[in-house]
Amino acid sequence: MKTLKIAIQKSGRLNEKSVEILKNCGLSFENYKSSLIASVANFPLEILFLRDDDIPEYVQDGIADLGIVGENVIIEAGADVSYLQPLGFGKCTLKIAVQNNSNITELSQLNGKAIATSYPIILQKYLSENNVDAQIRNISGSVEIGPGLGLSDAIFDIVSTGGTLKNNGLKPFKNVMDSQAVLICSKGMEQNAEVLELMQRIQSVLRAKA
Ligand code: PRT
Ligand code: ZN
Repeated sequence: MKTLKIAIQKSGRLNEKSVEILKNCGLSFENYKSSLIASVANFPLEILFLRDDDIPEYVQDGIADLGIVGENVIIEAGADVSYLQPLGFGKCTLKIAVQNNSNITELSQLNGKAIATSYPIILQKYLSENNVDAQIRNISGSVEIGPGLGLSDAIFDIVSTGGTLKNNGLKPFKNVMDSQAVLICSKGMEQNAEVLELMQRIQSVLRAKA
């Protein structure tokens, strides 16, 4: 029997819940903090601990058979993978936000404006669909400070509580995409017996929680 690999976030917002859901499936593994790979004692599975940005590609290329990652990261990566199950954590919304005193009320007012983001692909698709021609400034983090520094007229970022926007004098303008953590697998692995077994266990953990 082939040992499957599942890729989960090494550290960050999705790590704890990803580990928890696998443990709740009855999988026995340990020492994941000090090692980048952990063997499951009671299931033919290895767990790879990665940066979340790398997970879609690992699964697309079949280096990992399964993965747990935010939908936003999968779409931004343009990865060709199969969605098995939304997991109900890591929920957030990707929003365009503007300064509190901004007079922007219509999408068309973003024409010719600069928008700072770490999600240029998702943003470009949304702007194109809405016939908006704006300049996208690709920044790897802390995009919320862009408007205050005069770097951009708007930002496009992940929002959960809205506290970060507020603290930086910004207000939500348009909701572009809702996201949550999802279980994915490589194309062609959907009917694999162990993939199905693991998916069923995850689904019963989720049902027990509901
Ligand atoms: O190190 P690695 O690359 O693995 O992690 P990372 O730093 O890239 O990602 P991480 O751990 O911050 O987030 C992982 C995933 O969690 C994201 O891809 C989303 O799918 C999901 N998620 C859910 C969030 C948030 N909520 C969230 N609030 N990701 C980021 N944020 C940030 C956001 O960027 C903004 O700066 O939190 C801030 C806003 O939060 P609020 O509550 O103030 O609105
Ligand atoms: Zn990341």
